[in-house]
Amino acid sequence: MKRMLSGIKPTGQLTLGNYIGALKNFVSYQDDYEMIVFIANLHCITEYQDPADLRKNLTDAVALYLACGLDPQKSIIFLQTDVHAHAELGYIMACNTYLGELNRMTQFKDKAAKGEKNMTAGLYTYPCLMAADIILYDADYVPVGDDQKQHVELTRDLTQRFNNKYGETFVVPQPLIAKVGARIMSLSDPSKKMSKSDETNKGCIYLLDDLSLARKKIMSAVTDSLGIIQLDKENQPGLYNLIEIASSLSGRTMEDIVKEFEGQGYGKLKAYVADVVCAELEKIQARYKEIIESHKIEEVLKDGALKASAIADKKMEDVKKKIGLEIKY
Ligand code: ATP
Ligand code: LTN
Repeated sequence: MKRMLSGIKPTGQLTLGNYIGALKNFVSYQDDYEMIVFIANLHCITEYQDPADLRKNLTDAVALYLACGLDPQKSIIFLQTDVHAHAELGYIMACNTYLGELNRMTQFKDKAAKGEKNMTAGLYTYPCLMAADIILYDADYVPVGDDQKQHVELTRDLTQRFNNKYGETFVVPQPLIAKVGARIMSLSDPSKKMSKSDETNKGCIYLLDDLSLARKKIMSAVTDSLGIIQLDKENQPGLYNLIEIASSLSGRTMEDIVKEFEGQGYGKLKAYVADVVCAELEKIQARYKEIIESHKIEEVLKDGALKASAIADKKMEDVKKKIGLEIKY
């Protein structure tokens, strides 16, 4: 069975976009791949996070992963800092990365170009840690959004360089980019991605939103003045986005939904989308509540850390030997 690995960086509350674009897919992958999912808490602190908020976001992320259907019997789920090898190999990878390569990373370049202040060295070297996260486990595939593709490509270069320098050590991973359409747009501005850093809070549905609030956000979603229910992404992006949300959650095709609502007002369609979203949120939130109230998270993370460490520690032994870092007593 091929191995698949992904990390999430919960610097805020998880959104419906995260669910449709990432989480839901991980859940379906776990039957066909050996799935490893970790909470990338070291990546969260490349920018300051309030400690209490960070702790809550990390806990919520694990609980929501389980609530959405990630199964600890099928997947390895763990917290990055519970496996010390990540930081260790991250440093080693930084020693095998050229400054020019990090300078070319668009995520970093964009932040620097925007004039962001107090950028840290951790933010700069974060692709080296991400490379370590992946190759420690010899992952074959890394499912990521478009924005992370460049980092996985850098990981491939670094892996090949290491293997050439020190001998075959790591599997060279492949990025698995989400299908077209795996980009849910903001409800208040359909030209932008639905994002947890949405300042107005109107365009983004959080997985833990009150159902009445989620319904309100959908009912007041920005559409257009054409008044025709059809699939025209360019001219009716808001409407298209709503149909796409309902389609990905209900399993119905977008065409099928259009057929049902053709000739009717947008209000009826929106009410349907709200029903579909609220039914899904209700299920997730009920399971979330159960998980938070049990001791399941602690158990899952402990077990995940044991399984992940067994793989990672073995790999680190080999790495240290290959580099010449150990002394035999
Ligand atoms: P931000 O919302 O602040 O831009 P983010 O949610 O994109 O951050 P991540 O935690 O990196 O940040 O996202 C986790 C995963 O969720 C990624 O694989 C990303 O592709 C996916 N994702 C995030 N937002 C959306 C969206 N609107 N539509 C589809 N997939 C999304
Ligand atoms: N950089 C990613 C999170 C992340 C990751 C990883 C994803 C950290 N390590 C390894 C895949 C594989 C992000 O910002 N979303």
